[in-house]
Amino acid sequence: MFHLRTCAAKLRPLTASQTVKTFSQNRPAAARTLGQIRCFTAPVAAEPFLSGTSSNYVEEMYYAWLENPKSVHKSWDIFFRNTNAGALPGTAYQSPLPLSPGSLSAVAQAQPLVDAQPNVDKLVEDHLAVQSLIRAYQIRGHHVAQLDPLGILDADLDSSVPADIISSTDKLDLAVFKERLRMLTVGGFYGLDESDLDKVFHLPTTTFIGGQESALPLREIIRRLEMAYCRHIGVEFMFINDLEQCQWIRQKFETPGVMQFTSEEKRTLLARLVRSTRFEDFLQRKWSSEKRFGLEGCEVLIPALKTIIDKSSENGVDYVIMGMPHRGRLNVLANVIRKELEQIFCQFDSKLEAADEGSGDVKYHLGMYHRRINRVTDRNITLSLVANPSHLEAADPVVMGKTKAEQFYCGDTEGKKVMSILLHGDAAFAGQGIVYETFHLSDLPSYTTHGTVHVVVNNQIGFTTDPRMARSSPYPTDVARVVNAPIFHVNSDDPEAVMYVCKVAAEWRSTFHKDVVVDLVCYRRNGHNEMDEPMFTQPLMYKQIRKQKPVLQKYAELLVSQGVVNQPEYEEEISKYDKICEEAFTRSKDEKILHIKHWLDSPWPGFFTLDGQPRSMTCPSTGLTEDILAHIGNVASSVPVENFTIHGGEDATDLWRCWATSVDFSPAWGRPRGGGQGLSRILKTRGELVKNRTVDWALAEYMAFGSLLKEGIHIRLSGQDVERGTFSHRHHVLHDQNVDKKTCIPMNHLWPNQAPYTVCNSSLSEYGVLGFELGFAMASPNALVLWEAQFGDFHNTAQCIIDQFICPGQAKWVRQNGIVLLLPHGMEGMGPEHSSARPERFLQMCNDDPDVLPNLEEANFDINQLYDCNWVVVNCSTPGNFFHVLRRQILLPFRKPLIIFTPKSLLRHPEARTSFDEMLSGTHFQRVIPEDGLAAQNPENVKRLLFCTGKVYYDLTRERKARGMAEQVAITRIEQLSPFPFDLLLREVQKYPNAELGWCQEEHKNQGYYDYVKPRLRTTINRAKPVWYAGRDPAAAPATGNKKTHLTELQRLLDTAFDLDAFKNFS
Ligand SMILES: Cc1ncc(C[n+]2csc(CCOP(=O)(O)OP(=O)(O)O)c2C)c(N)n1
Ligand SMILES: [Mg+2]
Repeated sequence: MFHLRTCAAKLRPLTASQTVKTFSQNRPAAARTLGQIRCFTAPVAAEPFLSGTSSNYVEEMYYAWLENPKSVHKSWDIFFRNTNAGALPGTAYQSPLPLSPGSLSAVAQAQPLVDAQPNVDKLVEDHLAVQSLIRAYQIRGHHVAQLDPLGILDADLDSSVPADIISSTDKLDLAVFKERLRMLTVGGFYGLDESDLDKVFHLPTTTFIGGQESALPLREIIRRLEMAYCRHIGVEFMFINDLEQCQWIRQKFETPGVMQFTSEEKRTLLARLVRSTRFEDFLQRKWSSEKRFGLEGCEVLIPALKTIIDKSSENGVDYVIMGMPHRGRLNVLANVIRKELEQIFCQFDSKLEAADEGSGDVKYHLGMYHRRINRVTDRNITLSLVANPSHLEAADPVVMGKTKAEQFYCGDTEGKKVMSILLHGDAAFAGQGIVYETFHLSDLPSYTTHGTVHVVVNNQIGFTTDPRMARSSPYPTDVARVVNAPIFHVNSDDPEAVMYVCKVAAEWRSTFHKDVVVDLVCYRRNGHNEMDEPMFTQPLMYKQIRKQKPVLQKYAELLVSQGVVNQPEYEEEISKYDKICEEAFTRSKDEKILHIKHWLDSPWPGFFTLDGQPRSMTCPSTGLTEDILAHIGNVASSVPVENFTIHGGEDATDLWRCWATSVDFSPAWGRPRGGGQGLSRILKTRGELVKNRTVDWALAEYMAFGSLLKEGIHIRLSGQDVERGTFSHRHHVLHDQNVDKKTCIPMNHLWPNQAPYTVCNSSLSEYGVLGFELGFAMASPNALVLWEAQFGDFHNTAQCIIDQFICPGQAKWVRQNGIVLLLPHGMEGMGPEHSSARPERFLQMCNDDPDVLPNLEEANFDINQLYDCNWVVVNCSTPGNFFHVLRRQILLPFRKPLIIFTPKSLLRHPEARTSFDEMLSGTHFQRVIPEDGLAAQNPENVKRLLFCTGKVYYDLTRERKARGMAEQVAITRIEQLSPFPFDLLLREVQKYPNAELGWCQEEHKNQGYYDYVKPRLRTTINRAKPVWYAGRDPAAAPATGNKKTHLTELQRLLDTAFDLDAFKNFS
């Protein structure tokens, strides 16, 4: 279609570019058929018709003629032929002969001024060829761009030049050009030849290489395309499915002269390069044998980041949250975030003692938070670098989540004030799946941060591994294509090109609010760290690197040659910064104590005392007044908006009741088999519960959330299908059955001035989403952020977030976090998958000592224990306790991650209900629920005290009842597994002096809680008695896939639990 536009433009008295613009704006691009065209056999009028309103008519005529010259009147045919053959204005038109007998033949005899048809074809073909050529550069120019500063590698892992590009490494060397042209001609691509080089071609609207010109000689077209796409910047963007965005990028890179820098800008760039380079030099001089993962070979990263920040600040951003790996991290802290140099230098002093809690972390993992004035824009800017583990890319979703939270809490709904920058290594960006998972969050309504600028330090190596062994995609950045992010590859030895792409990246983000990637193609001057010998594995590359002039030197020489700076000025800049480093180094020797809290990435002003301590060591009652409970219950069981039709299918088989009374549960999630469970019926049942002053699991959760919202606590519940609930019990988002996408969240209609409730179904990524929510929870202590796994076992695809952040986060980075993990767990005959949330793993990572009985007399023992622990692990057996523990999470004066093993069948179990009485003001979370039946009335008679946790309690009580052993066997539930409630359990044990002790669990012996509970129970009783085990045998899989085996195993563990002789032979 394009060739039509070009030629049509040529015909019109407007400038070609105006014409084409007008045309392309007004005209759909779809191919036209002759049938759609008006009558074209009218003879051509005089040439002034080319102006004014008739030009459209002429244009249409022209298209028709192009498609079939015979479809228009002969006079038009002649006219178009003459015009295309280059006839001068006024000469193309030949008036038709009078319409008299024989006139038709006369017209037929009329000859064009030139025999134009072959030329027209050639012209069209040539324009087509030029158009294709332009497009080829736009699509594939980056493959031949000179991206590798070493000049020996191919950033796309391919040394060949794409077959439809004329470019060669020698650029427009005529001989090479001819050869390429010949190849292309033979290959049938363009049909252009050397003689076409000086012909003028009209430019399509999809290029900006013309600047003010609408036509250029082919030679110049190629030269400009080479300049735009094949020098030190390789732009990948033609996969973007948005014309406006593509045009925006084309304009940024094709417009002639667009990459101009003022002397001032060049000097600033040089000064920043001086800082970046000399910082590493300084560290190398002072601590030559210390690991620091220096930036040498990519010093340009510092000015690059500063440019992105300057430009973003200019566009209104005042908070930038960054995540980055090891490479150059200290340099970024010093020269981008501006951490005091002495604070960095003293980290190299091995004699410093830690002043704060925790083990701390090595210097290149710690985070940072700093607010300052941006000198370029004179605006306030806050910079935060999120602390990260060694696990590459794991911080990506955490940074996203924190960014989202900061945006949310300052009402920045479009990401205009808060943004994130993520840095990556080339090998990690290509290799780590979390990169892909994080990209997939970038455009989801409840997860978008409205665009992230990604910067890849692409040193073309990962540790000792060459890119060819590390990835199968051409570039390490190809993963970004999935979200249509433009990718700007740039040779980092051309600092101005780097600054330019960084500016464009920041502008892209502020214009389109979408992700963008800057790929800094660079090298690594040293080994992976400063102790490493790179010549073992990359001898040739490193021979080249040894010869490579540092970029600072190259750029300084360039600026001196341009007269932008002189040599003394340059040297003075260097000595000025060296002096700053020396002075800071001297000051750093005065530091005697290491304060990890100086490296906090997310301070919570006002939450702690000025010393960073909790404001109290108590927790108020987590109960509520009757009114509040009733109000929340009523909203939870109604539709709080008008004209909203909820799902109300009749419950023909009344499976609700069937489920509720069942003990041997069928699949406990989703829609009950064989019948519909109307939402209206679910709400009605909720209403009945409220009337009876009781709650089930879903209502308990509602009560906890609803009451916290009233207290101004934002709640965010995220995970797969959490809105309805995997088990169809929650229904926090109602869907109008008649109006598509009309929804209602009753939780947001509870109170005037309540805090907002966010409930969001997530993408199917545990790693990404859990990391995101962890980041979200970092931003504020006044939010309850919960992540729910679809089934508890799926948390292991997010293991890295759990192991590296949630479990040790406070110890490593003095950063508290109150995230809640809801992990559906329980052996319900569903097979090895979907059964176990792996409690043993969480318990094994608790930091309390199994062999040491803490001081139980200590005031506020329970709260102190919570304060000292790394996380809290609970398995609630009642909805009421679930309610309390959720509320406690916020009412505590500090924050700890909370792991909750949540039930499946208990969601609907008739006994798993709690009366309002147990949730009223004055009530608390029960860490232990003691036996309160017959056994408790005559404890001396009790033969066995069984401890358990979670759902198995209901199996045990049912069995005890069936066996009539209520007086002989006491059953006590441990609801808070960690920190271990030594105090309460001691009381329980002492209460039953004649009872033997047993632990009963439904999980296999090598799984579940046994290994955690047993030594702690033994410590509690000073090892006075054994703790017997009643449960499944050890196994490799979490559960059997055979239902019968499952039931047999269950019965066997119940038999053991109630056989009072079971352990006789062992004692
Ligand atoms: C998840 C993970 N796997 C492995 C490692 C070990 N490791 C540390 S650095 C590194 C190479 C990283 O290469 P690249 O991403 O290119 O960064 P560079 O060091 O080149 O800057 C590896 C494999 C790690 N830190 N994290
Ligand atoms: Mg690398």
